[in-house]
Amino acid sequence: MKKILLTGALGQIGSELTAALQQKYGTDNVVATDIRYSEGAFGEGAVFETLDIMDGQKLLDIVKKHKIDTIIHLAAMLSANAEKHPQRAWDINMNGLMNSLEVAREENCKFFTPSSIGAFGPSTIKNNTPQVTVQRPTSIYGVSKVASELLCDYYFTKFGVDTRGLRFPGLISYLTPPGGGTTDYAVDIYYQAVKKKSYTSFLDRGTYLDMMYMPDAIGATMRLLEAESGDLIHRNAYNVTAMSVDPESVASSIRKHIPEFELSYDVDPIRQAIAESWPDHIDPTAAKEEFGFNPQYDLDRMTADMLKQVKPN
Ligand code: NAD
Ligand code: AKB
Repeated sequence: MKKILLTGALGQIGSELTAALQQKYGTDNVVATDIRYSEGAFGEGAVFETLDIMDGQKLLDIVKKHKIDTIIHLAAMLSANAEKHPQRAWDINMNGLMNSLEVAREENCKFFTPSSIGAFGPSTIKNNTPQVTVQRPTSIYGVSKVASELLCDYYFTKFGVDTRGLRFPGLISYLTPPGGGTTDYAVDIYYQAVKKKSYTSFLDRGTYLDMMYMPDAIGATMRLLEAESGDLIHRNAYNVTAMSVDPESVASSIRKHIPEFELSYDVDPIRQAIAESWPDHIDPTAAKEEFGFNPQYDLDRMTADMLKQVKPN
């Protein structure tokens, strides 16, 4: 990887992945793109291009202009927003992916895009969910993620594009707010704990979902990108997770630092239904075996860091 382009670079993942790639490969060698523009978002000397992923020709022009050899495609609509706008979500998530895969094919680029625990559905085994299992999701986001995994498989087998992907769980971070997902409560809860010492959860007690702290998500992405192609059996896409939590377990972890923290519930039926259709805990064995996935943060270690980082803001 010498020259890397990211789509959706201003989002929750892209803002941290861009910085990590700049540090590793050099600021000049990372081209951040997004439909929005944010002055100075990636520091001095950063290369930024405004790009709507629906414009495949512009993506091709940018890839040629910067002699890109790796595309990291992050632009997408997340689960809760997608459920409000299903047609638009399908358009962005599928046609945006197709545009970027086509450019990867034409320009012979390595290609990474995230899938999600949302690619599973209610008929999937809920605990220790295997890498290869039933995938019949009931959200439009999940339908687009299964189709994305298959489309990436197709581009690998049919055209030889070096596609790679991870099924991310809910990602928790403090730099950029999450973009409208079902797991967003697990980020908001830390901000409200610091601000108000209380939180009202839109997911119900006992709703277990996989989560991971952003440094582990960035680490997993970098490891997968650098892995030998021949080692990757399940290239699109690997189960990855660091913990399985419900709102009460996050609250208990917060109370070790803020004993008076109070948790209440006002359940949102749409996001609750999505959460209930997803696994409680997926099995990341294939990721460990095939590219050395090795998360460093459990719930308590993540909580300590989140509260430290959120406080000054
Ligand atoms: P996000 O919503 O935070 O960011 C998405 C970015 O895409 C935004 O900056 C937005 O401006 C941009 N964008 C939207 N429409 C665009 C368009 N038409 N053209 C170009 N840019 C556009 O999302 P994220 O959390 O960073 O997620 C990135 C990827 O990771 C997505 O595929 C998502 O499904 C996946 N994922 C995220 C999580 C998570 O918890 N964050 C978990 C699983 C999978
Ligand atoms: C969402 O909740 O939509 C995302 C995801 C798990 O894909 N955080």
